[in-house]
Amino acid sequence: RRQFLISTAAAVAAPALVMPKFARAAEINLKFGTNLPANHPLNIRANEAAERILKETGGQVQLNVFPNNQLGNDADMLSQLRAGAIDFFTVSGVNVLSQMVPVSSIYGLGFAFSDEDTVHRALDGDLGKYLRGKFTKVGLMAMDNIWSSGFRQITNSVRPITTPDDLKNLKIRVPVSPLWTSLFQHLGAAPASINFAEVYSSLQTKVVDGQENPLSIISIAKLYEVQKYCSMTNHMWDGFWCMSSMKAWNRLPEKVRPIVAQNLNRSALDMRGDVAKLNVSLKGDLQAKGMVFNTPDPAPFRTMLSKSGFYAEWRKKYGDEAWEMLEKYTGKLG
Ligand code: X2X
Repeated sequence: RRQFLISTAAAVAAPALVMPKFARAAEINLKFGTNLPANHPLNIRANEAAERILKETGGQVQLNVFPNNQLGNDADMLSQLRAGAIDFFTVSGVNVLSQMVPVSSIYGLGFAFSDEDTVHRALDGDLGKYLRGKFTKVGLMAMDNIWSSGFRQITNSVRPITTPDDLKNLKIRVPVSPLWTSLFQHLGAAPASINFAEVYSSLQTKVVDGQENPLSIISIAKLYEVQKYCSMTNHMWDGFWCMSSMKAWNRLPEKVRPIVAQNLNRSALDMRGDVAKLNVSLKGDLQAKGMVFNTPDPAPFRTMLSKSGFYAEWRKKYGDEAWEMLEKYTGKLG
């Protein structure tokens, strides 16, 4: 019996002795996928979280950030996440995720929120809790704090958008998402569903006339190279849930989980300031690069959506419980 114990110990110790370089490598390697270019604050803050996690776990956990769709487009990353092949994917609730969990797009409803503090209060509060509860029902798990992207603006290469009339028949790229498609259909445009990985090339080759994103993404993804007009519509707010799966999360040792969660949430909060600053300060920069800006009155856009039944249609889809939770923060909609 004693001999058995000794030989087992030797066998366990052997790999470290034979391959000393592995003694320094982290024991747990986590894959974190994003659809944004490497220099976007989301990736910078995710890498900061990775450094803290490595340190606080004494070198046990290495979070590896793969930016810029390196692991595949949004749909690919969501399937990999569900299969447990990747550990984290920062995914917009309005994007591909809403095909699995329809209510997840609710915070992106057109012209619902008018300031960022209220969105954060809603998503750090009851609305966010409600949505995160829905994710667990399909085997996904979102960290508590959403990573903000900001209010979205419309760019195109044809004309400034001053009233809904200007959107008429314009081909606007939207993410692959029923809410986004519906919003732009109700506004009279011709939306085309395209993953973010193909946005630059579809604008460049004029497969579409325009797209919509916050200034931080318009700038960092260099969309100003292939777009002339930027209309500050602030038509909806978006953010990224730092999403894991039950499969991946439950694989983590219990004492590691709070270290990972706390550091990811801290980076989400740190990033909010970065993006808020960029979404204001980048206007001058983009103008210097040749973009022409205008700021339309949102009222006619809202009126058009109300009249065309957009709010009534989505209230029915989301259900009264979710809708009332949203209105608790936004005030009456429609
Ligand atoms: O696809 C987009 O436009 C982006 C990057 O903003 C989202 O992920 C929703």
